[in-house]
Amino acid sequence: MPAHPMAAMSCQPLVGVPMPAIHVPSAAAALDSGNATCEIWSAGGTATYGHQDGVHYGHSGDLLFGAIQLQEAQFDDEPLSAAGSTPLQRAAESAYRAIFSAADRTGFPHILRFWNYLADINGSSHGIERYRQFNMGRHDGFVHSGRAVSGQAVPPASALGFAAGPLTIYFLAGRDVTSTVIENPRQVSAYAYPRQYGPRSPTFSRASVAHFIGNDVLFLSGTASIVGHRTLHTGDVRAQVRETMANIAAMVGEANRVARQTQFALPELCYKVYVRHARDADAIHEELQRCLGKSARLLFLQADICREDLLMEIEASAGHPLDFAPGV
Ligand code: 3EB
Repeated sequence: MPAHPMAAMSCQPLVGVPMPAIHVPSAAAALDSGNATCEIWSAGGTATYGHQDGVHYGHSGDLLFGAIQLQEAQFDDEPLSAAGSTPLQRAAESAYRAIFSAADRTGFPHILRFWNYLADINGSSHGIERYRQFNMGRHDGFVHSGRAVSGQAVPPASALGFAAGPLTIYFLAGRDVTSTVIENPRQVSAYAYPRQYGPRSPTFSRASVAHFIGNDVLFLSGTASIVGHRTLHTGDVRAQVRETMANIAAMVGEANRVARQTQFALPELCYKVYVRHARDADAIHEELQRCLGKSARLLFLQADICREDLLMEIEASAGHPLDFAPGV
C-alpha cells in the first residue's frame, strides 16, 4: 500500500498531519526503551489536511482520520448549578458536536471507529464518576448532532484513561463506505446497559465490518471481561484475559457471518492490549500467546480501564496491512 500518512499519534510533528499525543506508555518491558510508540494510519493517493472547530483531519480517497484535543479548563467557566453539567461533560459534548460537524462538512459522514482518552477516568468530581460524566456528554453530542444513540448507526469505540492530559478523541470516517455493525451475543449492548452504570449509557457498538471495494475491514471495540453487563473475574487478570478472548472470538464469529469478501481468523488480528498495572503485562502476554500463538501481533499499552474492577481491555482490527515496527 502506498504509505501516505493521514495521521499519526505520539510522534515527532510532520507538517500538516493531525497528530494527537496520547499519554499511554508502553506496558511491555521489552518495548519500553523510552521511545514513543507511534501509530500511523496511511492510505493511497495524496492526503489533504485541514481543520474545523478544533478537529484536525487528513483525508485521502475514501477515508478520513480526525482528532480533537480539548482542555477541560476551557469548560470551567460556568458553575455546575447554572449549567447543569460538569466541565468534562461539556467538553465531551462539544468534542462530539465538532467531530460530527467536521465529518459532515468534509463529506465523510460515516464514522467507522472512535478512540477516546481522558484523564483520571476512574476518579470522581461533582459527585459523579468521570467516565459517567464523559458518557453523558458523549450521549448529548450524538443526540444534538442528529445521530442515533443505539442500533446500526452507532460506531465501535474504545475509552481509556491516563493520568493527566486533555480529552483526546480520534476517529476514522468513510465517504461512501457501508459498514455492518455487530453486537456481541455474550454481552448486553453497551447502549442498553442498565442505569447502575450511569445516567447515560456508553454510546458505542461492539464491532463493525466496513465493506470497502475489494476488502472488508474489521474494527473491534475495546473488549473486556464482561458477560451480560457484569464484570467477571474481579482480581484475576489471567481469567479476565481468557474471558475477553471468548468475547472477541464470539464477535469474530459474528463478523464472519456478515463479511462479504474476507474471513477473519483470531491469530491474524492486530491487537492493542491496555493493561491497568504494568506488572500484569507478562501474565497477560502469556495467556494471549497461549490463545493466539507466538506470532500474534500485540501492542501493550498502560492505561486505566473504565471500570475500576477491569484489569485489562483489548481492541483489535483486521483486513488492512500492518507494518509493526516496535521501537522505531
Ligand atoms: C465495556 O465493555 C468496557 O465507553 O467507548 C469498551 C469500549 C468500554 C468502549 C466506551 C467502553 C467504551 O463496557 C468499556
